[in-house]
This record gives sequence, structure tokens and C-alpha cells, in this order.
Amino acid sequence: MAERVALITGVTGQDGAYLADYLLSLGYVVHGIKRRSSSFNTARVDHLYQDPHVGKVPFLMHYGDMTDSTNLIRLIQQIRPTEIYNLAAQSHVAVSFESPEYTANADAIGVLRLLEAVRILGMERHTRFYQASTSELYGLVQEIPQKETTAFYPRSPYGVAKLYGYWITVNYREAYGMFASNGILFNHESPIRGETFVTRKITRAVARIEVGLEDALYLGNLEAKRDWGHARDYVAGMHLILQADKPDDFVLATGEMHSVREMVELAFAQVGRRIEWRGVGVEETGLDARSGKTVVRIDPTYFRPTEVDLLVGDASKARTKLGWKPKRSFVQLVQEMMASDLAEAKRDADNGSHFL
Ligand code: NDP
Ligand code: GDR
Repeated sequence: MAERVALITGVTGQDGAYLADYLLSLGYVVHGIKRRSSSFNTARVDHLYQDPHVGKVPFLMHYGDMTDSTNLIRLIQQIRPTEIYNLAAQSHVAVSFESPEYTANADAIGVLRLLEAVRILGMERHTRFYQASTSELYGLVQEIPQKETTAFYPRSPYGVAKLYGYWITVNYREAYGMFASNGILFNHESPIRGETFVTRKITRAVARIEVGLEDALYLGNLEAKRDWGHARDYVAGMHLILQADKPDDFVLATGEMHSVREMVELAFAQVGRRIEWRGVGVEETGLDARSGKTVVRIDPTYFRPTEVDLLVGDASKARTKLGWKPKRSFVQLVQEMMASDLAEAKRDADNGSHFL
């Protein structure tokens, strides 16, 4: 079999790290693009690193940025990937309201830069392209559950930027015959999820409250509902999307929906605590039923100017055409995240990190 060479943008992120690991296990040579940072930013992939001085290694990283076309063209020319997974993005919805122009640059025009690089280099027939599209495209509810044919109505600068990314991927497929596909992925989480996304924020805070490093967890909208899966299942789906007979767009989702409130209750239940809710609106608090202490509070700064109230996906197309289905349940996901964050919180408590 010819050598399979993958290029992953956003390799230092949650999905990039799991995807790199997965593709290496399948025998790929994996190249990743990382951003220059003033401190180390490769913690999620450090275990995959091997010293290139000792000989040919299957995992290599290169400096780059989605806002720098010349860098992307040069890297693609050097690497000549057979598959590109475009996972790099300013991926935080709330942050996109603070930095809308940068989000558009990286998340919308960045996709165009990559597709154009492939075209400029005449690699349209050589390279398959995966775009990390998102359930945030659905935004304001039009239909439940959401599927490939559901109308888009994004509700944030992030969602709008990703809408461009979705359509430019479709356009390059239709205009230039590129194997370019969108994965419309619903929320997926893991122990290495970024600490400011709500699931990880919850499991991390519950663990730190449990070991005495923090007193309370501050949240925004408790009523938001999401279809939360496990990132490991979803990166396998990304790979399947690029192995299909023809390029196409696929929803990956569990089909199950939970609220932020349920997520909070489940995380606290993992450490044997039951939450009693008191008050309404921004005055609402969550009490630890045993101790009577307030462990959850509302902070209005976490509410978004426009919210996505509920997302739940129908992944029948991926199941039928790709044979994909998620293996891990929501409860298993929360248990795994809590176990990992508890271990980390205990380490921090032992090291006295709350004094740093
Ligand atoms: P993360 O935020 O964990 O990772 C994003 C990655 O993109 C990081 O490696 C980050 O680098 C990199 N990045 C950000 N901006 C740039 C830039 N300008 N140039 C180069 N690299 C950049 O996201 P996830 O792993 O969770 O998500 C992966 C992709 O999938 C994203 O595009 C996201 O929008 C999308 N998505 C995610 C879903 C989810 O639930 N996780 C659901 C649907 C879509 P650094 O580490 O330096 O910050
Ligand atoms: P989301 O994920 O916006 O769905 O985007 P996030 O975990 O940030 O929010 C989910 C829901 O929880 C509500 N919420 C809070 N969110 C955060 N981050 N912090 C809080 O304190 C808080 N309180 C309540 C939010 O309002 C929201 O309704 C993620 C990202 O990974 C995107 O990149 C991806 O495209 C989508 O999932 C699918």
C-alpha cells in the first residue's frame, strides 16, 4: 500500500491529539501544525513525540498558522499529504463574540487558504480534505433532531465563520472535483477537553471542590442542552469520512441530549454529592445536600449575547454509509472525565498548587 500521509491542523487541540494517536495506530505518517507560543503548548501530543535525530519517525510537527497562506502552501508542498484534517480553529463560541474578526480569519478564511494551497499546488487529485464543521451551524432550532438536510441558522461569530468554512468546502468539491468533506460534529468531550468548555469546567471544578482547592463553580445558562459524545469516537468518524467512496457531508452525534444542569448533577454524583437547587434566574444556587454549602452559583458574564438552546443530532447517514456509531455513553464520558480531574486535583492539592 502507498504511504498514507496525514496533515492535521490544530494537532495540539483535543481532537488533533486523539486523531494523531489514532492515525499513527493505523500506520499513517502524521504531520501536525502547531502555533508558536511563548511557553510549551504541546502537552496533549508530547507522548507521541519521538526524537527525529534518531532516524525516521512517524510523527512530526511544524510551526504554522491558519492566518498565514505562504506558510500553509510551503508546508503542503513539503509534506504532500494524502489527507488533510483541518481541525485548527478559534473554537470557543463565547470568545468569538470577543474576537469576531480573528475568529473569521482563522475559522473561515483559514479554510479557504488551505483549499487554495491544495489547488495552487495542483494536488486536487492527490489530497483528500476534511473540514471540522459543527452543530453550531444549526444554531436557532429549526428541526429536532438535526441532520444533514436541516437548515443552518448560526448564532455566533464562530457559527457564522464555520458556515463559510462549510460552504467553501462544498464549493471546492463541486468546482474542482476535490475530495473535500464536512464532518458536522456535535459536541464531543474527554479528559483532555479545554478547561473553559462547560463539561470540563464542571468536572474540573467538582474535583477541586471535592479536594478542598475551590469552594464553588460559577456557570451561565444551566438550561442549555447539548448532544455530548466522546472525542475518541468522533476522531474515528473523521477518518471514516475521508475513506468513503465519494466526498460528502456527515453528521456525527449520539442522538442523546442533556442539559448543563444534568451535567452538573451527574458530575457531583460521582463524588457522592447531591445538589439541591434554590432560587431562580441569576439568583439560583446549587447546594450540597449533605453539608448545606453553596457549591454552584450563576455568573451572568457567562451568558452569551445569542444562545444556542438545544442541539441533538441524527447520525443515521454516518451509520448507514460509513458504519460509524459512538461506542461510549454520556455517563461513561462523565465518569472518565471526573476520574481524570480528581487525580489531577489530588496532585495539585498534594503539591499545594492553590498557593501558586
Ligand atoms: P481545540 O480548541 O481543543 O483545538 C483547536 C486547535 O486549533 C488547537 O490546536 C489550537 O492551537 C489550534 N488553532 C487555533 N487557532 C489557530 C490558528 N490561527 N492557526 C493554527 N492553529 C490554530 O478544539 P477541538 O479539538 O475541540 O476541536 C477541533 C475542531 O473541531 C475545531 O475546528 C472546532 O471548531 C471543531 N469542532 C469541535 C467540536 C467539539 O465539540 N470539540 C464539535 C464540532 C466542531 P493552540 O493549542 O495553540 O491553541
Ligand atoms: P459550545 O460548548 O458552545 O456548545 O461549543 P460550551 O461547552 O462552551 O457550551 C455549551 C453550553 O453550555 C452553556 N454554559 C457554559 N459554557 C461555558 N463554556 N462556560 C460556562 O460557564 C457555561 N455555563 C453555561 C453555554 O452557554 C452553552 O449553551 C462547543 C465547541 O467545542 C465548539 O467549537 C463546537 O463547534 C461546538 O461545541 C459543537
